[in-house]
Amino acid sequence: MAQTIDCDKIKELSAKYPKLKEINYTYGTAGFRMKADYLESVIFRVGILAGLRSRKLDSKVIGIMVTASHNPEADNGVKLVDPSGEMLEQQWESYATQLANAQSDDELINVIKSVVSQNGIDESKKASVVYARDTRPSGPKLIAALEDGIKAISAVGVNLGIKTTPQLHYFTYYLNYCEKPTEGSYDELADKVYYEKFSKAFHKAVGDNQRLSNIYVDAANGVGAPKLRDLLEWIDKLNDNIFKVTIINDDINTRGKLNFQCGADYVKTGQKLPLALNLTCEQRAASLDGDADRIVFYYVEEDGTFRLLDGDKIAALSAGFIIELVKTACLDISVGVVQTAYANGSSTAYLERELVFPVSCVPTGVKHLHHKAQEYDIGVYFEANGHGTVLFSSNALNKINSDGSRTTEQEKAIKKLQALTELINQTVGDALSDLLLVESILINRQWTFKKWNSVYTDKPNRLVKVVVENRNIFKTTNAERTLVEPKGLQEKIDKLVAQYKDGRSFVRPSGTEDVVRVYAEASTREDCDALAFKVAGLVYDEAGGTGGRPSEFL
Ligand code: 16G
Ligand code: ZN
Repeated sequence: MAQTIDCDKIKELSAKYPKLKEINYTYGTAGFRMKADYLESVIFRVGILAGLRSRKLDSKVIGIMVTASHNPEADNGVKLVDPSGEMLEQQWESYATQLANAQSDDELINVIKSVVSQNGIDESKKASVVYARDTRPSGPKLIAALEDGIKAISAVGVNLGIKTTPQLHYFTYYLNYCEKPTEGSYDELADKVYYEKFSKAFHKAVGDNQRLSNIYVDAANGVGAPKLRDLLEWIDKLNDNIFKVTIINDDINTRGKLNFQCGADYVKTGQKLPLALNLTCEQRAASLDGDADRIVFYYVEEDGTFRLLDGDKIAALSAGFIIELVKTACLDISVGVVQTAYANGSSTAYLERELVFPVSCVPTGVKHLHHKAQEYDIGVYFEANGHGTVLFSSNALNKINSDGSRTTEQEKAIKKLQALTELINQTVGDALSDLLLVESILINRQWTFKKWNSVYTDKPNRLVKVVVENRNIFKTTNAERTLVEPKGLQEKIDKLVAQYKDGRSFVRPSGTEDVVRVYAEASTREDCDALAFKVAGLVYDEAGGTGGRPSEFL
């Protein structure tokens, strides 16, 4: 007899994971994320949702990643991955929120039944799920709750063990669209297919060019450390003289170290070196975040000035290289760049005016950038914080991979483009794939970090947090660049901005923290800071600032 959803089994298992009454959960920009102690019931229910989603999509494999990325070690989180390796479809985010907030087991069953009926889900279909976690100490306990959820909905679940977020995305895609092995450990296979693909593509992309100097990679004491080490072994097997990396902050076993004073977020936000790294002016470095889906690069000048090469600089580097190849190969392919309001004004000006790209601005959050980038033949998207990738449409792939009579120059450009289509993770922004992408472009161009940095000069900018009573009263439009509510606040911000040369500032509620964020830039550091702290003060005074007015607010 065809299997149907077994309400008794769900209730029985759900009783182990009662919902904490006082918490209101939201599936936000990056799934559910908070203190790990509050997440067991949520993760159990995410297992159920994944099973329903798989049934809805004809038994395709759904991915689940347990991670809280760059957040402190005590936090954790969970997000779902659709069969193509992309983020969960938006409509289902609201189901996730509804499931997580069902106050009782009976209510939970009602929400499940309503998702089934709204989506015409065939309960007799098989359901298939793969899941992985980062290195957080709370991971195993949450995985146990997830496994009960998967069992409750009678889905088949496969544990991939410890993986980076982009590995989980890529492997979900791989199982659905490349090959579904019948035997062997999926855990090992997920590593192997990933390392094999990216190491081979890297070799194609660098060609016969000379290698550059060693690069220090700060792995945030997270999952990126062991995975990058393995990937480098694969690269070395093909040519052990092309990429020299020293991994630092690679201690995944000592409690309290994950993301502590290190990692991409720490470096980007503080504009300073991570713990355990002293750089001289000739040296190059990069930082990953805790689940290895973000990366930023940096170096120090002779006079000790810290220079950050963030997501905007990565976008400029990769878009510039790709358009050159497209032109040399005489391909009729459109290339566009997608940014958020946090992109430095100089980067947008450089892309639009010097490289003459169409540039779009979308709200914060990878899913917004990813979807917009799909509108171009080749869509380059990076958030300033270092999360991003380059998407090749099927039209672009057809043209890049088609035969034809070509000059040697054109052929060389085509080969490079082909290598890039394989080197860049198409499912999601990936710190390891981006590291290889950046290095291969720099090798091709024989550029130092200093040369790369010189393509444009960042405008001074500052990010300030304001703690308010209720951040939900802040509503934005125009890709988060304009406040609609609280009413009248935007006009006051505009008046402040008008006082500074090349000033720009916007205010938006955070999707991951209980704060409002203020961004400002201007032509000088002094003006930028003054603008940022005036806007922050304005928001604090007029929109329910709480917890003591910080002394730097003007
Ligand atoms: C999440 C987003 C990231 C975004 C950040 C903004 C994903 C996978 N991650 O980490 O893209 O930049 O949130 O945080 O979408 P905020 O809303 O707190 O400023
Ligand atoms: Zn991350």
